[in-house]
Amino acid sequence: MPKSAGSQTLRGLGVQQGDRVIIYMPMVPEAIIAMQACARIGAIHSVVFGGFSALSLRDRIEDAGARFVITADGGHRGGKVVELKSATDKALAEGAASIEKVIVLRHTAHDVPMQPGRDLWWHDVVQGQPAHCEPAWVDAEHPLFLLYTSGSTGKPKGIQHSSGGYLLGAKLTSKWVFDLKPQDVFWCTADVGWVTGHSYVAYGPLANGVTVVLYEGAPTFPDAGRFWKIIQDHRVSIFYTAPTAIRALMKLGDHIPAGYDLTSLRLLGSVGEPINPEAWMWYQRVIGGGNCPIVDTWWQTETGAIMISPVPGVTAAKPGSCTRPLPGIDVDIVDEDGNPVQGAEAGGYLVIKKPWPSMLRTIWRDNDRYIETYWQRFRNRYYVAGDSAHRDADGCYWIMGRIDDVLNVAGHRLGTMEIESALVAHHRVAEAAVVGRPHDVKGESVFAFVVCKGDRPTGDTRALAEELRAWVAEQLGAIAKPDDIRFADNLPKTRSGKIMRRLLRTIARGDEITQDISTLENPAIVEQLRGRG
Ligand code: 7RM
Repeated sequence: MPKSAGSQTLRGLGVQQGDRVIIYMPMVPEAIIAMQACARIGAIHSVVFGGFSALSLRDRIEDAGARFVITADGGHRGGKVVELKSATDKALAEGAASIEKVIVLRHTAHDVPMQPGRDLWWHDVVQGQPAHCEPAWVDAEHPLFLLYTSGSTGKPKGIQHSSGGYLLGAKLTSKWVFDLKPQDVFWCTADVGWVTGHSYVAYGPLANGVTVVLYEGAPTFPDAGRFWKIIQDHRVSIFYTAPTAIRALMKLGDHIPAGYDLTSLRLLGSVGEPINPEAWMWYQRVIGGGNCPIVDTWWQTETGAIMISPVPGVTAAKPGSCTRPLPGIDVDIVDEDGNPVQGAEAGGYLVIKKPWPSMLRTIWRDNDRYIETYWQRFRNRYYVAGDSAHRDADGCYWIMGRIDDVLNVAGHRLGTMEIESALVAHHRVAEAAVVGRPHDVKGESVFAFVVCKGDRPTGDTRALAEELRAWVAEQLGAIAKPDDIRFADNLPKTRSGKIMRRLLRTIARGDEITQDISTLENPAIVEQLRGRG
């Protein structure tokens, strides 16, 4: 179907310039068609990752004030159907009153109920649409999309990107960092529900006229060779994925990729979290056959495009470092007072000192939060990324991790407060604190300390823990499920009532406690939190 038929369809259904359209779809070409159809008519898309729950979908619809949802009957993952339409129905049954129409792509072809007057089949509405759609001419600052991302509060923020600057950033960084040539076959494994799937699946490579591969499904289904078979069959030349996927595939053994012809590859990329040198070396040797440069790309939903990365053929690689800022990007590391740290090996807050084209413009309908979150820390002088980092003697950057309450679980950004809010919404839970714990494949895993109403559950708590896990999955999505849940009578708090998160992180790791716990009201709680009480 020509892309323009999609935008004409939306216009025909009454989608106006500036309207918000939610896209809740699997990784199919129609997801990108829907995004670009919105862009063409000046509607603002907001893609919601298909792994998010009905309630997360509802919250995003409500915050965006969307009039339309584009979804599918379902998606495929690991041999199972992801129920997208029924989740949409649930979201709309529990609020989301602004939605007028739901467009449904038939994809899995299982039976889904359609609500007359509200729900429309994609194949019906595109029928007879002309192949050409006159684009809406919008100002460069007109919002292109909103993408919700987690921060340090319980409520995800709608990161607002622009039409002109964003596309420029996505297009130029694709060209520079991936050294794109017209004959390239580019495969970025990110879902379009994340920013990586926006900039390096739906926009950047296509704006450069390059062929992209889209894959719907899990990396190891139907077997562990799935990724390598796709690279072989489609002669993929550039492969861009996350360290968590590399570590998971590395664990399965070298003999699996060895069974495939990966000689079409000429460049490899990494994104989403720091890549440990062991995974970097494996990626280079086993997947790249020892002769593909690796670009470790640091950026964020907020930056819209890659900010710090090697440029192939220009920058010497260093396993574990994202090396240097791209041309025009003014990055620095500052101390608590906002002064640049001096000398090699000094660490501090990662900041960006000058604006760049693809930077976020605001948080949707909450400009105060935008200023507070990204600018106020250093009196509005710099953009504060929320990461800590250090710079070595060669001027290369090493990202150390988040300084806020944001977890990075298998490359997915999750707010600890969101998970805490989900837990306390359960009738048995009085209080909860969530921290991250290092995990050898996922990077980090979710560890929850839970205080129940009434007495602390003792004995076999597995059924309750399982119930809470399922509850979190229902509230937020399966990716937010805690791996560990520990029940306690209390949470450790300072005199001012602040939860001692650093102590909880130490406990979750099982490390020795070195911090001062003399201010704790109930020191015996520590033994209980350690699972020994
Ligand atoms: C693209 C994306 C952003 C956060 C960011 C970092 C972490 C991303 C790298 C990285 C070390 C990298 N957007 N991060 N890339 N850390 N090296 N190459 O992931 O908004 O979902 O997450 O991810 O902490 O602030 S995101």
